[in-house]
Amino acid sequence: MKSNYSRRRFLGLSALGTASVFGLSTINLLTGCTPNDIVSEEENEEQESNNHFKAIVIGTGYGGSVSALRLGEAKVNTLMLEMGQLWDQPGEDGKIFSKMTSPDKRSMWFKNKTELPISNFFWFGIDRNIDSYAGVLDRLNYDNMSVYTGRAVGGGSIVNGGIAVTPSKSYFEEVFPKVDSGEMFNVYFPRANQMLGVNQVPNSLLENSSYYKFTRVSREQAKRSGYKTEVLPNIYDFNYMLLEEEGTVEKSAYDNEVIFGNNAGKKTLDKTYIADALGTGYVTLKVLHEVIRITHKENAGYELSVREITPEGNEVAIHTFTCNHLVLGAGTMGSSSLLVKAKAKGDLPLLNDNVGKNWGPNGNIMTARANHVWNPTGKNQSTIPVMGINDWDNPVYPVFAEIAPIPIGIESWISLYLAITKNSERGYFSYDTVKDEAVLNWGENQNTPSVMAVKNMMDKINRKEFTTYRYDLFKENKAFADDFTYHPLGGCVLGEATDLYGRVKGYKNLYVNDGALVPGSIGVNPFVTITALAERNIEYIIKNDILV
Ligand code: FAE
Repeated sequence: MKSNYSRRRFLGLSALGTASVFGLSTINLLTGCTPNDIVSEEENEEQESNNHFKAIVIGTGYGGSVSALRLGEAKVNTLMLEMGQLWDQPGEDGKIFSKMTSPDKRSMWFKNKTELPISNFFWFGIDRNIDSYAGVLDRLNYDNMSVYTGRAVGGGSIVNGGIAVTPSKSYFEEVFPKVDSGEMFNVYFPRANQMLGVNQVPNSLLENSSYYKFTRVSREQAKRSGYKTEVLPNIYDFNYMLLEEEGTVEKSAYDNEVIFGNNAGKKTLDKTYIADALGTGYVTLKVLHEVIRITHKENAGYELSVREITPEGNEVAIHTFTCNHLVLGAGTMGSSSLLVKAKAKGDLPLLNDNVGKNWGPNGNIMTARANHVWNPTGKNQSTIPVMGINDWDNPVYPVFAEIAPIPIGIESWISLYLAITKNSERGYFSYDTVKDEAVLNWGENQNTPSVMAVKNMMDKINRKEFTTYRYDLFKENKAFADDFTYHPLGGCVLGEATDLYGRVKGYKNLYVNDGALVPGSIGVNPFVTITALAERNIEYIIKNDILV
């Protein structure tokens, strides 16, 4: 099994590398050949032309990548469609990605200016003008709520902090009462952790590195206020970080790289699941291909309209692809939007009323405390968070707060946190006829319970330490940034818009297999749960719907 994976991964990585060198938008083991060359007719009888596939997966994030790998392993001829770019060739500066401290066109998805979560420093705006380009990080702005999301081969894995936490069994059961938690915790969570390459920070770095001083400062303060802290697993390769500490490799986490991509160290999905999927020989990937419309053809599966663009945003063509089985892995925002739009336009009229409902930001609140000048947090900070304050058992104000870095290259005396709270408020998507797109509806006060919970924890720490909040960092001088999320969840919730395996109600062979299945909250950073759930669902779907 292991050597099989290594060979597959090698083949898949080679295909990605070759495609990237030649700037190809279609990638498979025989790039340049048609899928027919790879897949025997016997195995995929339905395949009629180069634009018909037995299965199509939209998106290359966690859910999409898991789905494509398992479909490829089952010898199902599969097309993956990704609106973002493949990132593995260096730009003019010799780097693939830009740093947080020196953003450029590679940083954001068609923006003229960066839109950083921390937009000010001492009230001075720190967002920078950049050229509009198909960069890696998108920020979708709606009334009262903005959503950060990855746009690249590898989806969120390219831009995220890599924190890989398995939720508590009890909260998982609360969120998914109808899913067999024994099976999840015995089979699918371990599988997800192993496949993603989850590992843990060595004590030597945590306790001694100057790059983790910010973590130790926040840990001691939390402890003094009676809070429990815990080490958080991550998919950043800590063996690589040890070499960064020694100074024997090029720095990435130690050089202000994360939300605009890491040039080294991070085990992103293109290096794991996606490489393995391509390595099966049954998966083709098309990049800079955005699905804009889905229709159902009676007895003939699904038809997709797909817009291909250049990295500068110019339209190359509108393609039509068809398939028997369609898996939406376009992420919470992408999958929900596609289905809400399809229902509103009458393309998929049988979708039920739960489509677009039960959306939540995983209770995300960002906040920062100002430490005393005699308590610095470090000029150089690793961008990879490795510790959290866990007060989830608090009966009134449950909070799980990630101790976050503020990698700006100067001493800031800031303790920054991305807190996850338990907030039962939910938003929903609706179709905006003028914009011809789905929009998120989230009320101005819906995050108040989350702010109260975080305030309860941080007030206690501030009282104990005689410290205060930073009001200069976030929009509108807010101490609690309650207007953006890194963790959008829901919109096509398991057991509501879909059955208990992500099969969309009202349609055969139509599936959602990503963050949209999770009803708004999971209590920890979500990608391990999304991966594990996707493993479970696609295994069931392949066995019961596809290989029958
Ligand atoms: P996702 O990874 O978003 O992938 C969806 C993919 O579909 C993307 O590549 C899109 O470009 C593509 N797509 C969307 N619409 C279309 C379309 N119409 N046509 C073609 N392609 C399309 O989905 N989570 C953690 O667990 N730990 C962390 O440390 C963490 N840090 C984060 C930091 C940041 C800055 C951000 C933005 C997120 C962070 N997250 C973290 C959240 C995590 O990355 C996210 O939950 C997962 O990536 C969601 O996985 P999905 O498979 O749902």
